[in-house]
Amino acid sequence: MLFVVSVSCTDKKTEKQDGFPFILPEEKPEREMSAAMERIYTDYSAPQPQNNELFSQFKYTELKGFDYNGYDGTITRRDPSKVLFHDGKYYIWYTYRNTPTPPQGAENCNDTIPSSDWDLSEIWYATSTDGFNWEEQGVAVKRPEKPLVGWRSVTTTDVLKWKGKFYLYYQGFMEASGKRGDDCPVTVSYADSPDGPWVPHNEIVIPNGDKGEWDQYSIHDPYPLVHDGKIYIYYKSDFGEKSHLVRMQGLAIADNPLGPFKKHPLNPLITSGHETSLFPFKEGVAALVYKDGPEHNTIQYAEDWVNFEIASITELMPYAAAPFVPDAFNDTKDGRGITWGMAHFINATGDWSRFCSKLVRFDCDLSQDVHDPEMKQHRVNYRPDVYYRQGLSQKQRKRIFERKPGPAFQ
Ligand code: AAL
Repeated sequence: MLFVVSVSCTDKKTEKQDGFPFILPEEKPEREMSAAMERIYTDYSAPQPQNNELFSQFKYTELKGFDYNGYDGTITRRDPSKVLFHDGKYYIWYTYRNTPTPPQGAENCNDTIPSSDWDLSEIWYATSTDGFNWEEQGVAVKRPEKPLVGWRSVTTTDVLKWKGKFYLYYQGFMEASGKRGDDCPVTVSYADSPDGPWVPHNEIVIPNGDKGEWDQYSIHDPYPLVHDGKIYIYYKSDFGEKSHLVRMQGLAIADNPLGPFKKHPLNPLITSGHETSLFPFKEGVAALVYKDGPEHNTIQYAEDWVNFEIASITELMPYAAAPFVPDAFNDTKDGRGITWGMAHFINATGDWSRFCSKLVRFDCDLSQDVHDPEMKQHRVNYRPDVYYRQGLSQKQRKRIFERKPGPAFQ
């Protein structure tokens, strides 16, 4: 017996209410509303982006002070650290590759020819007084001798200041990236000054997960913050089959900068994104979630630093975003937010045969202390060439032109 239940789209209550008001209420109105209308009052801090403290556009500025050998692919700078301010100067650390050739793939690499853009790399650093003009200072962390962790490549670093000492966490490759996958654990070096000398710990501090676990092969993008009197390191892992690689973010917590780090039992904590980019905001932590996954192009927020919700949807987000976070290590209960930082453009020329990446500065308004309406515009107006560059592939054109009119066309 088939029971058909008809649901009337308007019941008695809604029939009585007036039409929705002409001026959008700032506060949730007392009325029956659709799911979408409910959501702008329950899920976001304001019903419109311009009033949402965790919504922003992003503006980009080319940096001065870095040479890329004419972008021939032999020099790359990428995956910058958060910006640190110390003794009147800004500091950044980043992956630096300087090899005789551009990356040649895992099957063609050797001790001098890189497999990928971040293979055979070191960690270098630069300083600036204004965040736009930089002075490269040279190497901070070299590749150690084989078989020490990171002997193949040390990359994708981030900085922690803890009890007056400085720590650089980074990916330590023991094989060329791409042999199996982008496989590595995380290790650390430490110093009494941001200018070094940096002492390698030469031990893995965030190990790969156990066999069959989501983070069994890669622990990427270590991103330290201080919360609750502990060191919180958020990180990314790539998992699943190569054809359907999934990238998500986890968290490992320690009382001591050299570990042991305990992975959070709820990992993964963020279902999307690529490089980890976060900042304390009010009592919680906010995350810039871009590039990959079902919730990319969002800014997310976790009041408990673990359970993230979407706080806003945005676009043209900085890749490998590494903000200047003045209160990253203060164990703050009122995170002030961010207004600028570093990021990177991978494949800076678009020519895969000379793949190299470059650092860039981004600016935004994700701050409790700044209100910049220009950063709160609802959309980015792209010029036509941006759309035309996102053109049909040959395979797509073939499919379209070969499609014969049929029932669907009637
Ligand atoms: C980056 C980061 C990590 C990966 C590779 C280099 O964007 O996610 O560092 O290993 O790509």
